[in-house]
Amino acid sequence: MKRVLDRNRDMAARVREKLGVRNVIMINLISSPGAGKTSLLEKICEHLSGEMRIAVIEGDVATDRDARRIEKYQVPVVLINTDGGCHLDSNSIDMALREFDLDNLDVVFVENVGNLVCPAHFDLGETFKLAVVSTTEGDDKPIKYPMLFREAMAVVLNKTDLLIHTDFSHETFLADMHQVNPGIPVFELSCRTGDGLDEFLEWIKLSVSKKV
Ligand SMILES: Nc1nc2c(ncn2[C@@H]2O[C@H](COP(=O)(O)OP(=O)(O)O)[C@@H](O)[C@H]2O)c(=O)[nH]1
Ligand SMILES: [Mg+2]
Repeated sequence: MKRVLDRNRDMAARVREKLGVRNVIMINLISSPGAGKTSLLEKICEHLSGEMRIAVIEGDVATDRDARRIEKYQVPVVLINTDGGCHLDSNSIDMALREFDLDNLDVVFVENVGNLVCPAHFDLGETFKLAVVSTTEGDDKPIKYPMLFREAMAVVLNKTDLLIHTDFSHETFLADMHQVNPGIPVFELSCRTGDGLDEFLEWIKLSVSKKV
């Protein structure tokens, strides 16, 4: 396992350098299955593809369904099927990036395999990780899966439209979140209704323009 992680880290460093010299940032979206990664990417492509050059790497255990959802927005998409694997690694990202014209991109979004554990351990060479959770998963995910939330630059809490149907406690969620990663920005939104989306999209625009 240590050798696998060491090899992954070395390739991640090369990926980071490859993107860095071209001023391209890479954002690695991680969540459990169904939290809304693809929905969030659809919103990002819909609202931001006119003002920044976006590409997407879709990681999926099987099928090209998410990649097809993204293709509709006319942005370059590369699909990585892990064939059962529970996370992406830097080697597959390096190969996927060869499919893009990196000199003509501002940002690459990676949809990792739906899983709160394994993807947090594998550096892909991303600029930062974005954790996505949803109100229907319960409020205890940050404290139960601390590594992801410690590593993430920001958190999206999706499906706020369903809040009234759940026992999700904001107070508990935010208290746990800030215990795990004090001060981390949390964007509460609904991909379904669009509530809260503007603030998140502004933050993405700022991150891309600052090349953070
Ligand atoms: N009610 C509601 N459903 C949502 C929202 N965002 C996504 N969904 C639904 O949740 C399901 C999983 O979303 P998806 O984007 O595929 O999640 P992923 O597995 O993380 O990529 C789909 O049926 C979406 O339509 C939301 O904000 N509110
Ligand atoms: Mg998806």
